[in-house]
Amino acid sequence: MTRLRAAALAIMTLGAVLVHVYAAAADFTIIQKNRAFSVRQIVIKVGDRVTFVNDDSVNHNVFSETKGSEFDILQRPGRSDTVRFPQPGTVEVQCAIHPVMRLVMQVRQ
Ligand SMILES: [Cu+2]
Repeated sequence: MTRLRAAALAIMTLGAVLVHVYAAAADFTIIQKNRAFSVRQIVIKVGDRVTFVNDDSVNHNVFSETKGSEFDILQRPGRSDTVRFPQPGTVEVQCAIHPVMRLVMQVRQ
């Protein structure tokens, strides 16, 4: 293998690695504390993982009735649960125990 070919191969390999890194799903953490979500809005991409953490001293719940992104999880203090979002759109997340707790998620393609 010539030196030039080896260099080209190394660059192509690096490019493939970078594409893989950029395409990989991201992780987000949303904390429930003082009866509120740590963010009220968030923008993520399809396939990203969002971990909901109950860092409060009371029970919480996270649920979504948005079609295709439904979930309903009771969270005792200290519990964390990860949800993946498989399709684009607006997902409204609430706590059934504390209806004032609301979060709007924009899931982009
Ligand atoms: Cu709650």
